[in-house]
This record gives sequence, C-alpha cells and structure tokens, in this order.
Amino acid sequence: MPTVTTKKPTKKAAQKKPAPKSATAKKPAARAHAPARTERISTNPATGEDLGSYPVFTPDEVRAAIARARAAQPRWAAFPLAKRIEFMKRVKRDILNHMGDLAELISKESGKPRVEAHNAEIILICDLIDYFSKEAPKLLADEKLPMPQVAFKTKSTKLFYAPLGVIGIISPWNWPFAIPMSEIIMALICGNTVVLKPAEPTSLCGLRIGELFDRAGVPEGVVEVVSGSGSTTGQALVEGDVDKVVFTGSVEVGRHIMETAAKRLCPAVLELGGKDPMIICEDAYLNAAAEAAVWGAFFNQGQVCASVERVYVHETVYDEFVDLVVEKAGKLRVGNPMDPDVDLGSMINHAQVKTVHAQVQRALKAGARVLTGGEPVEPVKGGAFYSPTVMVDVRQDMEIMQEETFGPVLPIMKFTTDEEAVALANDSRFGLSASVFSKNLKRAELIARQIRTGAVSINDCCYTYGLPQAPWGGEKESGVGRTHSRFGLYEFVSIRSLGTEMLGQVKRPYWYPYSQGTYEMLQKATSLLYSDSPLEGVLRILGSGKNGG
Ligand code: TAP
Repeated sequence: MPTVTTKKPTKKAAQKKPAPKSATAKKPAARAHAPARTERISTNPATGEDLGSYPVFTPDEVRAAIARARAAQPRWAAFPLAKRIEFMKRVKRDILNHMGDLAELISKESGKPRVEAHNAEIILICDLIDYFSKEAPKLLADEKLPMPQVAFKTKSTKLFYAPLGVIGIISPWNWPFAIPMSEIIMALICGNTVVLKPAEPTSLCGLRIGELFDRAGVPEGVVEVVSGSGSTTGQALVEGDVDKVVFTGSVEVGRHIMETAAKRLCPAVLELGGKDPMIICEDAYLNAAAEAAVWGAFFNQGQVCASVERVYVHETVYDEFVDLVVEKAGKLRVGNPMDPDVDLGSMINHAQVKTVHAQVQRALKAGARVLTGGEPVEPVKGGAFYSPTVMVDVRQDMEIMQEETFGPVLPIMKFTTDEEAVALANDSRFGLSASVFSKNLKRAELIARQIRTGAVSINDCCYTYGLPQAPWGGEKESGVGRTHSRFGLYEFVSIRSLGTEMLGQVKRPYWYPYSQGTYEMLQKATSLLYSDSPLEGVLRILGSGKNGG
C-alpha cells in the first residue's frame, strides 16, 4: 500500500477528536442513510471552537452509498435536461437565501476570511449554475456530423452525450464548497449521480452540500455524501463501483488515486498542486503588480493550488518591486476570519503551520532572507496562524522555489531577459497557472504562450478558476483532465456516435464477397477521390496498371 494511505490517518487523527455523545446535538442533517458507526468533531482552526460532529463512513457504508447512487441514476438521467437544470436553480435559490450562514460555516471550518468564503465560493457557484443552466442545453445537444465520404452518403451520423453513471468526487479542504459543488453540478446536469467524499477537516461543509440538494428536492441517492478519512472512506470510494473518479488534492494522493482507479480501468480526473510563477517585466504597472502579488500569494492564507508561489522580477525594477511588496504585506491584518476587518484568517490546522514554517526555515538555512513575516503568530489564542512572509535571496534550485508551499510565503527572484524568465517559470514539475505583468500586451502574450501551464493570465492572477467558461486543469504533475467550461462538462459524459443507414434494403459495396473486381474498383475510386485534382486522378488510374496504383 502506498505511503499516502498509511501517512494520512496519522496526520488527520491528530486533528480530529472522537465526538462525545452529547456533540451529536450539533450534527447537521447528513445524507447518511445508514447509521454511521462513529462520529468525529470538526473544530474551528482559528479558535478551537467545536463546530459539530460528522459521521465516519465505513467502507461498507461507502459501498452502500454507491449502490444507492447507482440505483437512482437511471431515473435521474431520464429527467429532461431542463428539469435537471431546474433542480440546480433551486439549489442556487437556497444558496442565495442562506448565503450568510453558508459563508459563516465555510469561514469557521476552513479558516478563510468570510469575505473570501463569499467571494470565491458562494459567488463562484451561483455564477457556475447560471452559466451551465444557459450553456448545457447547447453543449449537450445532439450534433449531426457532416458526411462528405462518397461511400457513406446514404448514412446520417450524429454524436450524442450519455451520462457515465456514478461519479466519485473527492475534494480538498481549501475550497470546501466551490470545488465539490462545481463537480457535482456538472455531473448532475449531465445525468450522473454522485458520491462525494469531502476533505475531513471540512466535513461539515460537505454535509451541508448534501443538505442543499436534499432541500432542492433532488431524489434520494442522486447526491450521497460520505464523510470520513481519506485512507478509509476515500479509499473505499475509489475502489468502489464508480464510473469515474474526480479528485482534487495533492500530487501524492492523486498519484495513488490514479493507480487505484487504473486497476479497474476506471477513468480519473486529477486536479492537483501547483507552484505558480508570476513574471514582472520592467515595464509593468509596478504598484498594481505588487498589489496582485501580495493578494495572489496570501489570499486564503496561500493555501491555494493556483496561488502565486514564486515571483520573477526584471532586475531593473527588482528593488522597487520588493519594497512595494514588503510595504503592502506588512499592512495585512491576520486574525479571526469572521472579523470583517481581517485580511488573512487561519491556516487549516497546526500541522499545516508547522509544514510551512519548516519549509521557510530550510530556505533560511539555504541562504534565503525573510523581509517580513516568517513565523507563526497567534492573534487568537490557540489558533493556527502564520504571518504573511516575503523572502529574497532565493535561488531556483531551492525547495522554496520548487516545491508547493501551500502557505502565505512569497519568494522573489531577479531575471534579466524574457527568455530567462520563461525558462525559470518552466523549470518546475508543476504547470497549473501563471501570470505575466507588462504594459506591452503583445510582449506579455508572447511570454505567456511559452509557459507550460493550464492557464496563464496577463496583468492579473488567480481568477481563472472563477470563470465557469474557462477550462481549468494542469499540465505536468499539476493534473490530468479539465474542469469547468465545455471541456470540464464533457469529463462527465460518454461521447457516443449514432449512425443510421437510410437505404437499409441495399447491400453495401464494402461487404462480402471480396473480389479482384472490388479491389480494382476501390483503387480507382481512391485515385479519383483523393488526388489533388480530377485530372491527376484520371492520369493516376491510366498509369496505375503496372505498379498496382
Ligand atoms: P490531499 O491531502 O491530497 O486530500 C485531498 C482529498 O483526498 C481529501 O478529501 C482527502 O481526505 C482525500 N484522500 C486522502 N487519501 C486518500 C486515499 N488514499 N484515497 C482516497 N482519498 C484520499 O489534499 P488536501 O490537503 O486536502 O488539499 C491540498 C492540495 O490540494 C494541494 O496540493 C493543492 O494544490 C491541491 N488542490 C488542487 C486544486 C486544483 S483545482 N488543481 C484545488 C485545490 C487544491 P482527508 O481529508 O480525509 O485526508
């Protein structure tokens, strides 16, 4: 068994306490159709507050949830698309009616500022529902294919989209609402049913998602939520009878998911980590670029797959840019994420604070310098906070420039030429997204097109995931497959063709029996049809007797 399965429970076990019997009073209504064996408490990482308990689904219970989803799928797929879309609109109305409560739960369970919970999770999903409600009927409509081939002139062919069946969704804690919701909405619109395993630290958000679909009247079994640990509950989902796995999380676990799914030849979409570069040219609007770098590196406490993890600045503006970034980072307010006047909330847990701090310490040992931040802070007693950190004197071969930090740390380096900037940006095992800053949009685009990432933006950063119309996904070790856009939607369907012969009573020329005559006829037809001109085709036929054409 890969290390991930043995390592994970140890880490999470330290973060989650078993629930005392009385804690179930706070338990949200879960879609736990079978009684779960144990419960655990979810705590607010900023304050240690007990937020309520969630059931831990055993492998048997996961298999039962998959079976319910399988049983519900044909009926769900039989609803007209317009009806499935109407369910999604009901979900959106419920989100709008409860947006305050929802943002509070997301903020309290994940530690992100409530503004971000609203901006990057709730708005994102309302927008995504609107987008796919409008576009899905066009994107999923049957498409008649042109039939230019002479031999097939009497046929008509169309492609159509069939649901895959049951989708297993495994999601991370850093976007506990938007990521699983995106996948569920696209999967359901296509006629699939889903089983969601939310990240354990944000299990209550996962269960709340189940409630949203319940309240929208989605039939039982269409959305199943199985909370629990990755190594047991998540593992059972990947090994279970699902037709596709959609995983968002770390490279390490993603690799293991793909290996497990491959044993059943079950397809998997993997949305994994990143080490996203930002390139600042000497002609950039420097103040705006510094604002972007600070926000891009520190929002959600840097726990963003697409956060700015390394900045390359042209040597002529390096000092000025660094001063601007340090000044802006120094003004950021770290504190309880429910406080509206706070910019950074808490990390997901103390383990993540330790991981980030250890990486910063190793960078210092290797010769880097911290200009601001660089240590855990405690604006709320016992909370898991880390100060926004700016580092210089870093080298490309340092761990801090190569490995995902997943924390509020911004290392900055110089470059001299555009070619060097591109080479530095591409010197990574990751390829999720990138950004380029320059007043010269042509030059910026030239640079942007050379960076090997799934998304690249000019004069802004970290917003592409928020566009339901734009494909999102990584290259290299940042992932396999796409989410959002038509390409993300098509991850949830089997793309099939349906051919119809109009002259069913007539025998086709390519059927049995074969003969020398058929062979020669095919040769002549090939010459006529595929030569550059009819004359060339005729000449080829006339001259083809000896060489076989
Ligand atoms: P992981 O530790 O990889 O966990 C992701 C999910 O996988 C969690 O639900 C986890 O459950 C589950 N899991 C763990 N082991 C499993 C197993 N053996 N079988 C099945 N499921 C298993 O990631 P994370 O710490 O939650 O999230 C951070 C990572 O996600 C970062 O690397 C970040 O870059 C990446 N991420 C990528 C994207 C995109 S769109 N590319 C978006 C967000 C985050 P437990 O929580 O119970 O362990």
